[in-house]
Amino acid sequence: MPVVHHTPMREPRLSDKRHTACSVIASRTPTVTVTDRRFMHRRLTIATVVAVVALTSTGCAYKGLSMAAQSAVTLHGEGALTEPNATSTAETYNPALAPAGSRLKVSLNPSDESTNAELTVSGLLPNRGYAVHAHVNACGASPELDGPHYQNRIDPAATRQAPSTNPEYANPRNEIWLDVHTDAAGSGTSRTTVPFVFTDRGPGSIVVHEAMQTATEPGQAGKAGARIACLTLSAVQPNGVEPRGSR
Ligand SMILES: [Cu+2]
Repeated sequence: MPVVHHTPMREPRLSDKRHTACSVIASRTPTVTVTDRRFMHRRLTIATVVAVVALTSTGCAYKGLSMAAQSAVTLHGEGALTEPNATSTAETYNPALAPAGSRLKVSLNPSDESTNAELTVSGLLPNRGYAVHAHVNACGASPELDGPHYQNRIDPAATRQAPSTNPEYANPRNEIWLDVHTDAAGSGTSRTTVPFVFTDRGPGSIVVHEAMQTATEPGQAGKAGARIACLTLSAVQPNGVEPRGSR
């Protein structure tokens, strides 16, 4: 399959909120279960009408409720850390904690309605935890350009100045957390599975933080200290599908 550079959106946009609304609808509608067969047809008809009206009114891109699985995007990234420059896709912001030459590799693979994520690292400090997450932007020359955490359902209260710290949104099922612990040689692997796939938007990078693990308490959820390294993600597209962010 062709590999293309994936340029994600810089900040949450209206279309993100629409996508969020669609995701909620898409995930809730199939949960309508009817045990009394006499009412099944009528209730399913109502559910379908509600879904169609809701999807139309929010401008959702889905043609049907199974569209997400068909167009799910695979993301990957791999590289050795360098000082940030105009073309780098694997960079260190803190060589003392994330030495230049360290290698990061990540894959985000859709499976049905979920995404399996795996991170492998080598050359980092030995016997140390590193908090790691997917962020919305490709790696920038300075850490703040990586943007906030990628969220499936975007926290409506989050702003550029005050990113989401509400555990209802900043949690490892709505974001992608890949906190890793290195062995005596500075290598490690982490995996997670999240209950969503990437369709019209996706994360742009994987960011390594100085904290040894990600905070989870209210007001701190998702926090992990300074950003020390970044790996840009690229999309491997299914045939005939062009992620909106690539245009
Ligand atoms: Cu992060």
